[in-house]
Amino acid sequence: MVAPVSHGEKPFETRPPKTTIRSINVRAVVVPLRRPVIAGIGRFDTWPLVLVDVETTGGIVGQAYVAPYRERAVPAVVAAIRDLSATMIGEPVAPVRMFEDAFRKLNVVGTAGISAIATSALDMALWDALGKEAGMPLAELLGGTVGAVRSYNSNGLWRHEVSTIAGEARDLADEGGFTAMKLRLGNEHVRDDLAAISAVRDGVGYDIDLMVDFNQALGLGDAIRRCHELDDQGLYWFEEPIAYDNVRGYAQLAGKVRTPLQMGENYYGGRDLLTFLQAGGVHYAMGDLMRIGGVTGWLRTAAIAGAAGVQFSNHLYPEIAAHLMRVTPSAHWLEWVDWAVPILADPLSPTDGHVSATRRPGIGMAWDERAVARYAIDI
Ligand code: SMN
Ligand code: MG
Repeated sequence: MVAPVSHGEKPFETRPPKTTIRSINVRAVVVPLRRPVIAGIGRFDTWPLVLVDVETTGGIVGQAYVAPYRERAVPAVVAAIRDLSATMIGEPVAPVRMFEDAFRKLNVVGTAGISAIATSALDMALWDALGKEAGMPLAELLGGTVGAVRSYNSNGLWRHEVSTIAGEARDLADEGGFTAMKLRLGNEHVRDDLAAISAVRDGVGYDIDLMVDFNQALGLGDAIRRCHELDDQGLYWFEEPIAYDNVRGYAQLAGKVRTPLQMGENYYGGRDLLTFLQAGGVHYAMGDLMRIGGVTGWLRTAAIAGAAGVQFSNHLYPEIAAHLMRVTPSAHWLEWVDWAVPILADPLSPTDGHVSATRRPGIGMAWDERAVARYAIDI
């Protein structure tokens, strides 16, 4: 029964109108990497980060970063973010609405690629602003709790000189009590992949979960052969053995291997995951917050993974993933990388192989402005 409302009393309190977006500032830095990234998709000695600050009329600043791998891609990414930003001034701090608007606006130039990167960057900054306005960490704003997320160390084991691998594997385990790590494979000869695996085992033994990532290095036939040759190595997953968009190829491979296939860092939204699920081409999936559509795109994609019973991991962006994994129905592994740490004040640090977001409002990141000034590039 509905309680009668007496005259003269307010039935409920209304909230003041939402604050709106006052300004959006975009900057870029290039930070050093402790260990150069060497993989099937290229070699990266430094890491560019594009920083977005969304200031609201309430005086709050929502912050996020995206890392487009190549320094030479930074001007195009910044231009796309600024273009989208110009349409958002005076609009409410409403990331889901912005997300829908962005896809409508960018449809004519294509919504994947740089358009998705720009949308994702602004989406994450708006969610950060919402969390800060509510005084809640992002995980709590989304109805979850802040807490520890099982993580693997992805900060090394690139495709470099095999003699360094055992020591590096030990360092990766020690850097935060990790019992899981990822090795990059896809060498020309299987003997070099086997040597790299055995070097990791020399370093840290068999009592760790060892993921391997081919970074799309192989053609379908070679991938079938290579995956068979490595299938009895006790590996945790085979990541991206072939070109990321070869749906039929993944479906064929998925039916032939015993080690689960992992892919998804190149999905531009939930429909890409759905396409691979419908084809039967994926066992484990992941989302990259720069491509998947930020927080909004993550939530939608993670819901599809959850419904399919496919365990879902993040690709990079551990600061945000530490929140999102806490509300992801089939949350699997957090990929830990420390590549943004040089410009973060009070960054996260893993313990006992787990990463936990802080209880600061929003994403909980803050720029170390002196470091940002040191690594800033002209854009
Ligand atoms: C990767 C990440 C970042 C740069 C190159 C390669 C890799 C991963 O695919 O999954 O961590
Ligand atoms: Mg990968």
